Amino acid sequence: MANKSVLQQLRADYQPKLPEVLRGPVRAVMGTPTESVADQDDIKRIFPCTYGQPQITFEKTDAPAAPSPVTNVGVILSGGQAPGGHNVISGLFDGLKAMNPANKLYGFLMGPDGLVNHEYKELTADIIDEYRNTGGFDIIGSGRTKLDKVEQFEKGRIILEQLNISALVIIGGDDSNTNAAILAEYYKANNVPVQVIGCPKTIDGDLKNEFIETSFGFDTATKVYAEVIGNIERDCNSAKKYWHFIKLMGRSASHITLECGLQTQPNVCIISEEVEAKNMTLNDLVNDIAQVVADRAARGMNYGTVLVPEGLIEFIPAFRKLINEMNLMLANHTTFGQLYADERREYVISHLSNDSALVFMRLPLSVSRQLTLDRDSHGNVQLSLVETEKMLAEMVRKRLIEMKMDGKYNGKFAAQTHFFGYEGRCAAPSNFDADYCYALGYNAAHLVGCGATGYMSSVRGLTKPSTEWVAGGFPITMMMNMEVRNAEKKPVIKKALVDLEARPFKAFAAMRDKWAHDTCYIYPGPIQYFGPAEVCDQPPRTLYYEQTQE
Ligand code: FBP
Repeated sequence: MANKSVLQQLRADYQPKLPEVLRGPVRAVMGTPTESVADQDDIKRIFPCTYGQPQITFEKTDAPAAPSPVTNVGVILSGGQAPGGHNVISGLFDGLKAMNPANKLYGFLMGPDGLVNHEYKELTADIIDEYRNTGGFDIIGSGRTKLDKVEQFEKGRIILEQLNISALVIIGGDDSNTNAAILAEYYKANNVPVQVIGCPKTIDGDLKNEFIETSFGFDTATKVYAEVIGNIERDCNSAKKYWHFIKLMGRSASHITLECGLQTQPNVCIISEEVEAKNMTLNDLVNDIAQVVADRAARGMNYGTVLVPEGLIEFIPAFRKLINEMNLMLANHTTFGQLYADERREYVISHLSNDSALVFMRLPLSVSRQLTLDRDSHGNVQLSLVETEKMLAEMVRKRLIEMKMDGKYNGKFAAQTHFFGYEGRCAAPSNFDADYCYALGYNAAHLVGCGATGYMSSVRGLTKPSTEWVAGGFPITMMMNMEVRNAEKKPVIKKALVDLEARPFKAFAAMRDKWAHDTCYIYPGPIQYFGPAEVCDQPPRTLYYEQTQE
């Protein structure tokens, strides 16, 4: 990195605030045997060697650290980028070196592929220092290859043996951590002396549960989006002439949208999980938004902001049915790709059930065309490519024309659309993420040190000052249940969707009518790295609502 911004140079000196318990020698306190959150018999059968292991909590000890044998560790970044990944790696590096300066850390390149294809580099102090407190995953790169086949485990075993690596840390989301547990089980069952430890990563915030309070990267990414949403709200409140439809990343769950909603108080904030729970149709949604537009117009406010979660359409039951039917139909039509665009449309309409055909025909032409054009490598319709924000803006426009004709709306409607996702995934980590990630990595080194395998690094108590955070590990099998994947029942970490009964959603639901009809925007401004703790060290709002009585 020859060219560095001034912020980058100063930020390199930031010393993450490690929990008090991790400063110096620790003692691993073992809890009682554990159970998975559901389907205990199945999970126990699939993980005979690693099921039921105890929770580990680290405590400070005055006893001098026992001499630790030289340990080589490998690390993998898996899946989408999330701010703070470099700090997990630097925390892991520092933790390992504190245990024994001769310990070595190897980074496998471009995700799980690096392990399988034997592409790696040793991460030395010089390299680590270049990346402390920076965003991105570029220190070793990341990839989405799933590490779930025995052949891959065996190829990995060869390079792990060659490099004398006895522990592997996998930094990833729910799928990658599920696979980390499978790998840990496989190596233990086959007497391969390699421990496997997971670290909870994803901006989507859907890897969280009783044991993992939040995934890293969520805080920074939502702060970046909230800054820009706030800027747009201020623009909107200044010009008073646009409705902004803003789609926010989050492949499935709406945690990002809820968090940004709580931070910025937009006029409309759609939560997919609620849409599903209420069995809403696309038309219901469009009617609701159009009504807010009409109500505001009646009060002279022809402007507003609407937050739309990326995963929305998968949660609209009628839409999900349509997509399932299309996937099945297109799988059986091998020459579909050779048809002209209009022929495809006609073919699809004539082969759908009546309900789905109606949903399909009511979509804006651009969206229905798009659904018949792009399919992923498995042959499925690619929902993530649907420009939901544009689709909603267009459908609301049409609905308002109808309402105007019925005398139910009298205003002006001009829409702007945005999609925020990649902008936030590699931002320089907030102090919260910088501290949290460093602690997760340092803690992972201790899990390696105490011989754990099949555990996820866990740092908790996150609304307290970081010095008071609790550190330890939970067996990954504890977080698992059985789910159907590709027509087969599989053990997986339960994905956390927005809980409609929990305090963050309830707090939002209690305020949203006011936000819709008044203008209550909040402008969070950019992430602050230097300054008072109440500006710089705040955890996500969602965590506050979950952990405090505010
Ligand atoms: P992870 O679950 O791997 O963390 O990635 C999540 C995510 O950022 C989603 O929010 C988004 O839908 C997706 O990645 C985009 O994936 P890609 O980087 O492959 O375009």
